[in-house]
Amino acid sequence: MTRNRKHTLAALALVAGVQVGGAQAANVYTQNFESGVAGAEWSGAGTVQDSLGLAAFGFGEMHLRNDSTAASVLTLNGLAAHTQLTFSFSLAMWDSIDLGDRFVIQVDGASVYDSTDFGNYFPPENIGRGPGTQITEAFTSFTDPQYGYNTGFHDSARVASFTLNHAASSVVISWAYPTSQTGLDESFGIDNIVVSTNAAPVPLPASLPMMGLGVLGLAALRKQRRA
Ligand SMILES: [Ca+2]
Ligand SMILES: [Ca+2]
Ligand SMILES: [Ca+2]
Repeated sequence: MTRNRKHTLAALALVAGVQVGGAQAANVYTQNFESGVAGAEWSGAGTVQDSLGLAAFGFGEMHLRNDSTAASVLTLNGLAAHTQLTFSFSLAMWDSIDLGDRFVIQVDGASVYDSTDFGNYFPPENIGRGPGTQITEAFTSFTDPQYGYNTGFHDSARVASFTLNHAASSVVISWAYPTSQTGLDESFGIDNIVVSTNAAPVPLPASLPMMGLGVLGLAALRKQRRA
């Protein structure tokens, strides 16, 4: 790419409000459940419920809570061409999840996380076990720290991110706690879901004057191509 063309592209990108470069991830989906509705892209188990004390840890007012053994499933269609997909999320671990219980995260039916090194209750070092990193305070007793739902059991939360090779135009991501004793005994929740791919950033629709600038930029590009 010529220096001039690079500059023109950079100008175009500025107009469009995106950055130039192959490494930038394009967010294709975000969901924080603050509207109180999960949306048609969600299926399986889980309902939007109060984040309670986890609001102090970035969960806002609402999250998707699943107190069953069935999976919560996110389906996204119409993804732009890509070779890599990243998704991140916050994980609420409510109540007496025993260390040694099993948590499974799958993408298109293949596990990206399937572990029994998962638990909230009687783990060593007074911290929980699970995907990613714990963001809540260390456990001090059977009931503390207490963020909600069953007040007889302490709770925790984590943040996790997964990146995998992925090229299909649709993706199905599922989160499941198949050994859950369910209800107010053991449950989990997810929130702050961000799915991104390495698809080339697409100029976002801009206001009319900005689109005008964009058209000028494109004209400049064509001129350079002909030169
Ligand atoms: Ca939320
Ligand atoms: Ca259990
Ligand atoms: Ca609790």
